[in-house]
Amino acid sequence: MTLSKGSYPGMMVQAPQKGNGVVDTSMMINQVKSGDIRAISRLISMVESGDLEAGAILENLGPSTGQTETIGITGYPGVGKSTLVDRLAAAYRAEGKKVGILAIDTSSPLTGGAILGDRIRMQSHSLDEEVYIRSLATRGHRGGLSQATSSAIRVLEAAGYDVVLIETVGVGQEEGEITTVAQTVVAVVAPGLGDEVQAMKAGLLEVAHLVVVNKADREGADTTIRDLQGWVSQVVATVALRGEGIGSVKEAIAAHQQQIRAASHANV
Ligand SMILES: Nc1nc2c(ncn2[C@@H]2O[C@H](COP(=O)(O)OP(=O)(O)OP(=O)(O)O)[C@@H](O)[C@H]2O)c(=O)[nH]1
Ligand SMILES: [Mg+2]
Repeated sequence: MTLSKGSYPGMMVQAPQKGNGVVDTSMMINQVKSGDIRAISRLISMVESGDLEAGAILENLGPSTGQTETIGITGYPGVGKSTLVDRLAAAYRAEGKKVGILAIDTSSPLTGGAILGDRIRMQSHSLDEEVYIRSLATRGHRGGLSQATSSAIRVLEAAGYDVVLIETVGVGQEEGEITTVAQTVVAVVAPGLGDEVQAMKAGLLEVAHLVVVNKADREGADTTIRDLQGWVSQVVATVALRGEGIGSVKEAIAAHQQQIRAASHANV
């Protein structure tokens, strides 16, 4: 049916189509709050693409409860972030917690996006409905990604996720941005990253609440650990590939979470 200009009173006028359909704001809010995966994904996609309507929907999700633990996992490419995230997610799931994983894709438009997401999706949790995994990429202005990430966290919080793990590659200009979106920042390093670790001392390692030396099965792990002690408050060794040390990482994260919660109560 096409609507002519002279449409008569009472005629049903179709709402404007947006993207792949009409957005019913209140329905979407209800669906997100009830944990509907499709609604969650759709809202995060709107946030990611900078859809103006997304902002209004986010506001209607209600105030942030602060109940969701947000944990940033960051470090150089290949140090084992995804493997660690996968193991941590399993550990939180074992406690019955609802877990969200956001893989932040900072790859350049030239190399194409969603590389992290594809890789992370191959891990064991893709079949577990209680683990929501998704990659996030924005091609816009600087800072856009952290805004999109914060908004995605808001969505997951409203949907009742207890823990959100955020994987980012900790290199480049925007490495510090993780501290603005995650409550607890875990920097991951691996043996053999001599110069890179030196460079990180002036950046990421300074803002990290916890440093994980992964691939502790590799030669040189002891040296890396010793080199870091003294620089950072806490170092935990892991072999994420075999699930070793995951409990210690989780405990250290919990200790930091407790600290920040105690501090925020003291400020009220
Ligand atoms: N030897 C050893 N290898 C590991 C360990 N953890 C992960 N790996 C391997 O290291 C490689 C990279 O692991 P990923 O988890 O994809 O690393 P990543 O940091 O997420 O990589 P990017 O997302 O590309 O930055 C994979 O081949 C893993 O199997 C470990 O504890 N020991
Ligand atoms: Mg990865």
